Amino acid sequence: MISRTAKRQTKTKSASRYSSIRGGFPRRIQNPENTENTKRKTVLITGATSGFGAAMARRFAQAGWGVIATGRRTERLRALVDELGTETITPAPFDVRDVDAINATLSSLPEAFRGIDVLINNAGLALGTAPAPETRLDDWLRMIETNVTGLVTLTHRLLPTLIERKGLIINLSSVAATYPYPGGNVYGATKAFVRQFSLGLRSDLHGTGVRVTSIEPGLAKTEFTLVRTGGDEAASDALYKGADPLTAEDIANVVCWIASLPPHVNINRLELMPVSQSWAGFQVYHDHVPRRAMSRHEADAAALESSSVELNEWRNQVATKPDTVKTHGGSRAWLARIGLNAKARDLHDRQSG
Ligand code: NDP
Ligand code: 8X3
Repeated sequence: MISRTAKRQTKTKSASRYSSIRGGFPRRIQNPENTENTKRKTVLITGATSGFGAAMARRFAQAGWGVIATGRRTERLRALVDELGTETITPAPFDVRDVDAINATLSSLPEAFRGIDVLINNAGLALGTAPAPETRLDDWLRMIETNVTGLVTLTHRLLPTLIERKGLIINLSSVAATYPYPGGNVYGATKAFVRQFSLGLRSDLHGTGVRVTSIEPGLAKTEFTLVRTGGDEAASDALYKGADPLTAEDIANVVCWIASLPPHVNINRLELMPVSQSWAGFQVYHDHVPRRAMSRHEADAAALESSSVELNEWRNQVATKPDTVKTHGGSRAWLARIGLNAKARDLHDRQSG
């Protein structure tokens, strides 16, 4: 019989084992540290050069997994290898849109990393926040090629080994898959594909023991917005500032938790947001107030703005005494972000000649 003290000690020991995982793990979940009594498992993470993927590489490495880290920026993959060690992580640089590069890289993986147990389809991007008529077709096609075609290509390539090993596929979808917003157009559609593809895979893989999960995060601070805005740091900072967004580590912990669940448990879809984010209402077009559709950033900011007396006053001033108003830091993008109207942006354009 185990004494109360011994029980307490066991509890403390296991709590400290999981202390690096925010919130710890519920009792019935398997040991996520992949080192004891089992052969080491291997995870392939796409987009491990930044954001969620880089945090996942660190989290899985910390839990004792073998990690195959992919992405195009080889210098970042090299830095991860320097940080985590060649025994733990191996770089597999490729563009997910390049089928030949995928095949060549996977065929030349070091022996210790050949059996892949978990595939995390994380590489992806959004380009632009403009409404559909103002977008570049090239951006739309690149999102589809990366988020959809790249993801299905790699999945198809790895299905045999995942079936053989009763593996797990975790796909990075987004809240944008479910909740449309202005400027989300093709990005949201690609993520809806990812979610539905994940559910479809579950059906097709019925009886194989392979698990499939669609993760659908909301606002999370990574390089995502920098990429989306073409490198606009001010836009990225403005979006995350004061919002206490999700972090890459939050997502990495959730993903590692899913990979640690017992093999009979499948999380189908998991949607998560920062507490600071929720839904806004529908937009209604009034034909007597001509306006263009707002971008996502404008819509977010407009919702905030509606409760901000200060900003409303500023807006009134723009409308009534434009010549007395200085636009903020000369940034037209800033005006767009805080949801000011076309008149304010025209004013800025005039001021900046
Ligand atoms: P980051 O921009 O920080 O990371 C994106 C990663 O994808 C990079 O490692 C990048 O690597 C890789 N990538 C992009 N294009 C390609 C390509 N053609 N070939 C190979 N790799 C590519 O963004 P996040 O970490 O935030 O995004 C990760 C995933 O999570 C994406 O699918 C995104 O849509 C999704 N997501 C993000 C949310 C957020 O708010 N941040 C919320 C919901 C979902 P490299 O450039 O080196 O190739
Ligand atoms: C990224 C989340 O809300 O920027 O997928 O579309 S959001």
